[in-house]
Amino acid sequence: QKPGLELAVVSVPSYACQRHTPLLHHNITLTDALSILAENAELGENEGRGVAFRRAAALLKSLPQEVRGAEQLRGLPCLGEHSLRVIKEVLEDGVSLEVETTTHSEQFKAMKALTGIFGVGAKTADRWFREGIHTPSDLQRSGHTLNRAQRAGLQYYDELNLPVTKSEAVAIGQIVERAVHAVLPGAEITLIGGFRRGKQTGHDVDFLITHPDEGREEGLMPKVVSWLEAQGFLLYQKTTGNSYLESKEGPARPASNMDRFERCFSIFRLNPHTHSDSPHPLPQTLVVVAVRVDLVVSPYSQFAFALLGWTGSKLFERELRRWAVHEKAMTLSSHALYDRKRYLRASSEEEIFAHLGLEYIPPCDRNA
Ligand code: TTP
Ligand code: MN
Ligand code: MN
Ligand code: MN
Repeated sequence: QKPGLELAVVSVPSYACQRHTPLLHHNITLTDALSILAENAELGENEGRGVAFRRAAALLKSLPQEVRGAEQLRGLPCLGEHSLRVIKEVLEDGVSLEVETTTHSEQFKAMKALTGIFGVGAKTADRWFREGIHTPSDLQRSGHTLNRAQRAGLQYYDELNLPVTKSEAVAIGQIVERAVHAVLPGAEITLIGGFRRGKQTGHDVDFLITHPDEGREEGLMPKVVSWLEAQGFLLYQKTTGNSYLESKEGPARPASNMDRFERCFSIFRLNPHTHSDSPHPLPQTLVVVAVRVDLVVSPYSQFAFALLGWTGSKLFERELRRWAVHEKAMTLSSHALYDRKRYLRASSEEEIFAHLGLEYIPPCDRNA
């Protein structure tokens, strides 16, 4: 018997939030191919198609061993016709023609380069692409009026497209902690996003801030930002106040997946001396180490929901909400969980999984 032939008889649950998905897995070649197609669909604003490819990739990431032949996939969920076709092609030929064509297409390359500018989404990038703008340099030369975020994105383009290292994340964490404690002693700062899931690099660093005395966290962000600005740590920041909706019972169900916490999307300036494995050796006086940082503030009573909602991965979050609605008739957001009209309290992620009737999945296994 070929190793792994028994894969299909292993029953694999169909929601990513029912599975353990570690960072390192056995099917990179396949998931890389599917991720390209997912990315292309997302850049073309075909969300449904993007999700289908992401779900297929996530299924493969959760398998306990390498897939060697298509016959091993029989009976597995989440693999649509299109994804299966791509998987079979890669298994047989080593590459998929569709993936190769996409990777080399002028449109895909341009859309990736343009949406790689902080502040530029797929819609804007597509408009520019159709005007003949394919690169950040084209954009610079075009004389287009850019908003503040896009100007910063263009200015720090190269820096922001270098992966943020774990040691940079730690250095940023120390700065954030000093800032927060200077303006609100007793506040708690938690590393969230990809680094909480165990990633060694990221596109940004994400932090969740709260305070055990409910209400003390209100209006915290502008004070933190002032402190950081006075110390010269911020190259860019955009702070948004909270916009909570309260219902009689608890935090109201938000109308969209966008949450309503006080937040700050920023670009930090990191001194290259403050961390050891900076990818910027010299000349240090000229180097600006620019790092994207997201700060979110939650009231203590919503902390567990905010933590779960901001740890990701994005697909894992999407699957949790889909599970809640379709399997439990509940609604989950980064603020609350509702069982129809009833607000379900939770002070830990474990309690939220329990409310949802799910086995607890630790952050390191949420890399769907
Ligand atoms: P990201 O920082 O975009 O992604 P990541 O940390 O998983 O990966 P990377 O290394 O590329 O940074 O988002 C982190 C989580 O935050 C993700 O689960 C989605 C969530 N999130 C919200 O809930 N609301 C928001 O408005 C944003 C921007 C993110
Ligand atoms: Mn992140
Ligand atoms: Mn950097
Ligand atoms: Mn982020």
